Amino acid sequence: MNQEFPENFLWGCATSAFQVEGAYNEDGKGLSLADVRSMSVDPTEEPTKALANVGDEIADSKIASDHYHSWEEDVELMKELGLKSYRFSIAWTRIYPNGDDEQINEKGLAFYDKLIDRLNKYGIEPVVTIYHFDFPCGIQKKYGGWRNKQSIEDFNRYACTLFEHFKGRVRYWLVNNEQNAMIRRDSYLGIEEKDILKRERLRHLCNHNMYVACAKAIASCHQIDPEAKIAPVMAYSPTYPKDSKPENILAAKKSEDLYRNYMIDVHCRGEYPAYYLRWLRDNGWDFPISDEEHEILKAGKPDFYAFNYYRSSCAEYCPEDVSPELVERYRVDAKRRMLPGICRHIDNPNIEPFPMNQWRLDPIGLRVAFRNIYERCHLPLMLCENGLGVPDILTNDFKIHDDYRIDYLKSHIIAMKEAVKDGIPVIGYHVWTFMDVISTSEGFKKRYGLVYVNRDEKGGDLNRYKKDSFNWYREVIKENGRN
Ligand code: BGP
Repeated sequence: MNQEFPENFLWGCATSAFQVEGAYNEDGKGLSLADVRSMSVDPTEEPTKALANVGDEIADSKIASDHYHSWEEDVELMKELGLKSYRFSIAWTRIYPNGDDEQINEKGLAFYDKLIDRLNKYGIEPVVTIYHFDFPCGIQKKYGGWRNKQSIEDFNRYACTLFEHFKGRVRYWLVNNEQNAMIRRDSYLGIEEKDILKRERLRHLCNHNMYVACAKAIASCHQIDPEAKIAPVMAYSPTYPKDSKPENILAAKKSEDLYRNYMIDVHCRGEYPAYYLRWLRDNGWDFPISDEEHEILKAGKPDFYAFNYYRSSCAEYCPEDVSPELVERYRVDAKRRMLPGICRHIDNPNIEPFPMNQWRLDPIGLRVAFRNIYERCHLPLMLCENGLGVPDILTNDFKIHDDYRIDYLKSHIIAMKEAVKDGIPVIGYHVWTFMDVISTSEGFKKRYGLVYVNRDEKGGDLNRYKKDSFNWYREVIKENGRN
């Protein structure tokens, strides 16, 4: 038998509430920013209509993959797949429709009771994200969301409700998903400020408040359910230098420091590195940090570290004289974003784009990611998302021959195996996604699932069909990663 992965390795799949559940207003659910966020095909054009749309335009999460109604069928498929873990998120607005209601919405909680109990019954470990992009519109409107310290208290109250209610039934919690990606997208933060400097300041303030909220929730979890393990999830892609010119090597290193490394330090050491605070100050983006907040950050350290990986990135030195407008324009574009005088992201000249979606695929980058993160945090690592987003074709006999997805997943699992051989304690791997879900950038135009959901932007019968990758992954799980 294969020696690389431990017997209790969590072979899993992932989804998130607003991308999969649908039933956006059923059983008392309130609206979240993710519900009202417009679909944006061009990631460089930030949708700014999020709040204006509350109540009149609901993005595709109205129906999504209809998992709220089809969860039993979906869990049967998970059982057939042999999943060891299922990573999904709880929608804050199903539990507290406005985010801070006095009463718990019992019907919302009951949905997750059923789901979690069934997963446990089938021996599928629930790995539960508490907050995946879906901040409640109620408290966003009431006090401005993450920019306001009240959000820290409201988030902690919501998280404590979950820790108490699911004590003993959920052993792995994920506090929040991709805070580092979220703070680049104003629609997830409800930021509509026009002035560029003020906007940037607000983003950093929201970022800080989320770190405090994260640490506070971790400490609460440890207190309420000391048996449970908890961690945040970051978006991670190692940044390579364009070439071996010293200025480009430094640029890539600084990019990693300012976009990702500092984050691991805040989570795992409970403090911002000095270079980061100085960078904020030099740009006029700094915020006060109280003694109490320093203590909270120190007190809430994760038990393991979790990240999502899709592909690597590449950077070169960026001259000082770039206009703030251009910087702002490319802020959410992972391939072009820039920090004048520091670094600018570019397509890696050493990796050909994958024809189906133009991604620079890089399985070795996953091994690099495991090594980099582990070197910094010295904690067990869980990969929470890895997958390929492309259009799939449903044949006339209801098959999906997605050998391209199998190739992608296989090469990344091999890279993860090499990371394990490198001595990294890896505890779990999750394919993004179990079934097709709404892509945050392209709706149903691209798909990630092992299970096809028969719908497009206009609708469909929502029937489920197993893709070839489903059958392939079942064998991987059965063989504990031998492929
Ligand atoms: C991650 C998010 C997921 C998911 C994935 C794919 O950043 O955590 O929610 O959406 O990216 O991205 P997209 O849907 O834009 O293709």
